[in-house]
Amino acid sequence: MNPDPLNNVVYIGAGSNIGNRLTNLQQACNMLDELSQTSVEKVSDVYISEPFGYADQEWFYNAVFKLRTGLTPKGLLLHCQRIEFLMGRPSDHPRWGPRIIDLDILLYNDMTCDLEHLTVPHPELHKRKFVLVPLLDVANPVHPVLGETIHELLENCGDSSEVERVGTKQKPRSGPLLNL
Ligand code: A4P
Ligand code: MG
Repeated sequence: MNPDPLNNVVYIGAGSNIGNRLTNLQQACNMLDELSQTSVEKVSDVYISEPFGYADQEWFYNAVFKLRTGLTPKGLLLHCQRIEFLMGRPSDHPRWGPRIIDLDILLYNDMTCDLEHLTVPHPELHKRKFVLVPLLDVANPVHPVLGETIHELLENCGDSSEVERVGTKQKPRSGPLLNL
């Protein structure tokens, strides 16, 4: 029997507010798709969102990627951090400050873990419209800790910040291209 090497479903939240934000999201998406044992299966629309944290920074572009992967959660985190580094993100950036690219593991199957360097589901996932809105584009899974769907979390999150779709939606594409 040939076990499916891409048997884990993962959602990655991506954000950028430095440089060409769209190109940055596309590049990160391509680099994730090129990882071993990994394929980007779905891409959300791209959203422009009001900065959370420091208000005095450029607005963010946000998207969510649905991946199938054979990588472990820790292995995937290391690859995400490597992609952030290769794209030019300095290691000493202020928390919630501006960044070329930020890649967060939102959900990994139904797994829950709270390690020193990795918490899954992402601890802020249910509080943030700029994560929930694009996540709902690609799926509506149940949050494994809170027991609510992403749609329910979005309705109850109380985040009134602005999150707007960028561009107009076109017909679905087969490859991991950003939906615009
Ligand atoms: N870490 C723990 N769990 C995870 C996980 N599930 N995925 C650790 C990824 N990383 C995880 O991350 C800090 C540490 O979290 C890492 O050492 C990792 O091991 P980081 O990416 O280096 O730092 P950060 O991005 O400043 O922290 P964090 O918590 O990811 O920041 P946020 O909360 O994502 O804030 N406003 C809008 N509108 N849109 C945005 O995308 N992003 C931020 C970044 C602020 N405001 C924003 C946006
Ligand atoms: Mg991060």
